[in-house]
Amino acid sequence: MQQYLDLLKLVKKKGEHRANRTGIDTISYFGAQSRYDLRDGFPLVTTKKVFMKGITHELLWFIAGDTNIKYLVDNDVKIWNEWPYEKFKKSPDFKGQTLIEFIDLIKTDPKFAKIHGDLGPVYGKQWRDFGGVDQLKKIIQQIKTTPDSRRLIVSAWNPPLVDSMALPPCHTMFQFYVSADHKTLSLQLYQRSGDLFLGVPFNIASYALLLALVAKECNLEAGEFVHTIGDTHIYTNHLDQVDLQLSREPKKLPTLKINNFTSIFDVKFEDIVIENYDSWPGIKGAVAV
Ligand code: DHF
Ligand code: TMP
Repeated sequence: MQQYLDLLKLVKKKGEHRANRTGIDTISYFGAQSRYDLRDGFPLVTTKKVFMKGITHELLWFIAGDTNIKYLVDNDVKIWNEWPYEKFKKSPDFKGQTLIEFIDLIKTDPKFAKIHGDLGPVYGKQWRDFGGVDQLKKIIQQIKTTPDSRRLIVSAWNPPLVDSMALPPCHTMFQFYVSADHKTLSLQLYQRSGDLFLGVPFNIASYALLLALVAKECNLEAGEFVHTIGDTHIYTNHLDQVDLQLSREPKKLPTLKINNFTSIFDVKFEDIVIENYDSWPGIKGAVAV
């Protein structure tokens, strides 16, 4: 995954120091593009251990059209916990509960989870029901029937609804592209904002997995994932972690196996298997909320 290390180097070298809404400044560079060929292996960062279990559950949760963190919480995936909690803190039901107590209520009280676990009409909702359009189903149909189309787009950015989302979508839209011989499928993502240390390793693996699943659904070979990022940044409290990663030699990429596949809409977590993932140890870093 030299491409990921190159992104870190690019932002360190060319980025500017910037303030943002979180209160933790970043080093930021506008407009970066990387390409990952899935035929070279599955693009899971190896210079730290990445939580693939969380990435897989999150993607299946998007595909299911779900926007409530309960599914993630029930599967011990904590990556979205802070955002509904921030909303809860402003609600009349807030009685000083800590984040841990809040998550415990999401786990044990279905009524509470239904009200307070929802992130608003985020990714899952837009992919499966953007004003009544099931974009994912439609795009798969179009890949199968009109592979030469230049309109194979899925958008999560829904302007009238952006303000009702806990976090406006970071991965805003993606486009598919079928090769001229109709054998290979590629995907390009436009991500408006990318936290290089925490979010981006997740985003790369997530879209690579989405590409692999859609390719399988359409009987195509998975080709390239092209990742375009707008505000490409490193939070200043992640700089030591980034330097540690840059001091590590990347390892050989793992491979992805999808077992018992019938359809992208009923693929099971257990059937998505990453093999031979050899990584350096994990590195902790605080998330800017
Ligand atoms: N906000 C910010 N500031 N950065 C993000 O990357 C981000 N990502 C969001 C929502 N809001 C965000 C959704 N995706 C983690 C990874 C992805 C993610 C949210 C959080 C994260 O904390 N990863 C840690 C811990 C993973 C674990 O639970 O084991 C990591 O070390 O990768
Ligand atoms: P923003 O809405 O102010 O851009 O803040 C969102 C932060 O979360 C920003 O640092 C980018 C990061 N992020 C990712 O990098 N990937 C993701 O998938 C998500 C949801 C957020």
